[in-house]
Amino acid sequence: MQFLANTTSPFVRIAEIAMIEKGLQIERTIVDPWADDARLRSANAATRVPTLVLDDGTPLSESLLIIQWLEATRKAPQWPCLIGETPAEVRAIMSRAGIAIGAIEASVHTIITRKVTAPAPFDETPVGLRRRRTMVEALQRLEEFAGDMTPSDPVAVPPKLDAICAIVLYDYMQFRFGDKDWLPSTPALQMLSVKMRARSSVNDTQPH
Ligand SMILES: N[C@@H](CCC(=O)N[C@@H](CS)C(=O)NCC(=O)O)C(=O)O
Repeated sequence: MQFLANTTSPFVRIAEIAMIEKGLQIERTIVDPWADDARLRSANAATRVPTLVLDDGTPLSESLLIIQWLEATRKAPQWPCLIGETPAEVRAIMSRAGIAIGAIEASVHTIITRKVTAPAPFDETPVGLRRRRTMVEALQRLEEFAGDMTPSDPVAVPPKLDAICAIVLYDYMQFRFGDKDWLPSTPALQMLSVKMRARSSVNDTQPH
């Protein structure tokens, strides 16, 4: 298999944490999605990372679809179930993961749109402020759930999808917007992120 990725994308990190937790440790093939890398172009019409090319050549794109594929092909009890077992668990995990994904999209949208509008600034435009509001509100909402998302034993128990997305959001916000005074303080999310670095899936995939 070939995992087409870069070193900064939060979508890459979501897929990769899930892959590692499911026992699929594939070294990243680093590509620049903005440079129209031929391998990425041919595997993914959208030319975006992450893209996972399976051994039979089938390309999988979209981080959450890669996770659906993992759930379908690497099932419990052999592999950890990342999306919850009971209807109540699945409902709560999906709801919280959705909050994080919305904010991850808002943050990536902000970074990308800055490239489009430069040298004119984007962040203070009405749409830029709307994206900022999404990031702030998502962090504040997830802060309330941090305890629910923290596994009983972070060393031994893999994160579920909601925790994966919340950790990826928290760390990406620090990476891209850590110097901004509008970034809310979210100590419980910070604790979740730090505690879960006990797992190599989280520790070894931090953006850089
Ligand atoms: N919905 C996609 C988003 C992937 C995405 O936007 N990747 C960005 C990097 S963070 C990218 O490759 N952008 C290149 C482009 O938009 O042309 C997913 O979940 O995988």
